[in-house]
Amino acid sequence: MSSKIELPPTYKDIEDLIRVDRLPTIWCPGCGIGIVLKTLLRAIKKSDIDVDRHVIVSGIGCAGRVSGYVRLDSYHVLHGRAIPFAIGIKLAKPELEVTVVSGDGDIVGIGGNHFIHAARRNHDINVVIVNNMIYGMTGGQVAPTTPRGARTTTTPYGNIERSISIPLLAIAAGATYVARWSVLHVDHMMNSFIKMFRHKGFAVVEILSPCTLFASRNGIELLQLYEILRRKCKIVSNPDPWESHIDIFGDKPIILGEFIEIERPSYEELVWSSIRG
Ligand SMILES: Cc1ncc(C[n+]2csc(CCOP(=O)(O)OP(=O)(O)O)c2C)c(N)n1
Repeated sequence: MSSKIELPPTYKDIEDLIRVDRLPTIWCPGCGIGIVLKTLLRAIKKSDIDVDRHVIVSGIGCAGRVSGYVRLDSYHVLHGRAIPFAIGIKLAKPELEVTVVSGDGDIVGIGGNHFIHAARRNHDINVVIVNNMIYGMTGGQVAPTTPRGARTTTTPYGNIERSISIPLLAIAAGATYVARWSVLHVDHMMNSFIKMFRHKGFAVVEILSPCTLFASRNGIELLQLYEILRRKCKIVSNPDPWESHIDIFGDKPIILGEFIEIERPSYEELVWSSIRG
């Protein structure tokens, strides 16, 4: 028997958009995903798009659980397949505002090819990537986003691979709005979420989010990971995507900002105009 959870007063403004009966969440205490969820719901409320037109799609993983906690039309789909599912919704119902929220492993690991080709075609969907730099749900294995040198369950001596930079990949593939923030940058995150709703085309917002497992595998406390982000994150205007690789334990700053914001016809505009002539 689950007893009903009372949300603290600071959630009152978004309580109607949370499936309170599903709480508590599966997330570890201190996990950053809750900050992303709250900020997204506040952005949905602030956006000029009716709440009933918002749709959330997630794949599998800790971040993928977001779709299960929102009181909106939401879908929790196969690992790596949130983007094609979202594209299907947008093509069938162009009036909907479709947002994918999922983990780095889900979107640029197993779902990497969908990400590349959705960006290339400039599908008019939004993709929020909660980047905790590890496969959280399955026990802390190395991800394509794990910074070089970081220890994980499967790289106990330190990761020897070069990691994917999400902004660099997104821009190279053709995304037309790309931003990166951390969970410590809530106002910037909120502005980017509102922008991505308005943006006509493939919008990517990467949020760096501390993970308990990532901290423990690297012999530090979760709060120290927050402190590393606080110390190293540097907001840059018009940042260079080539400078966006994450060097988590080294001296290089972690670059945040809006990497690109351009206009290009979306796939949906092109497909509908080619059908209607
Ligand atoms: C086809 C398939 N392969 C592998 C898995 C196991 N699996 C579940 S979640 C996950 C990784 C999720 O990592 P990420 O997207 O970064 O999310 P996080 O849990 O870190 O938020 C994997 C490999 C699966 N569920 N389905």
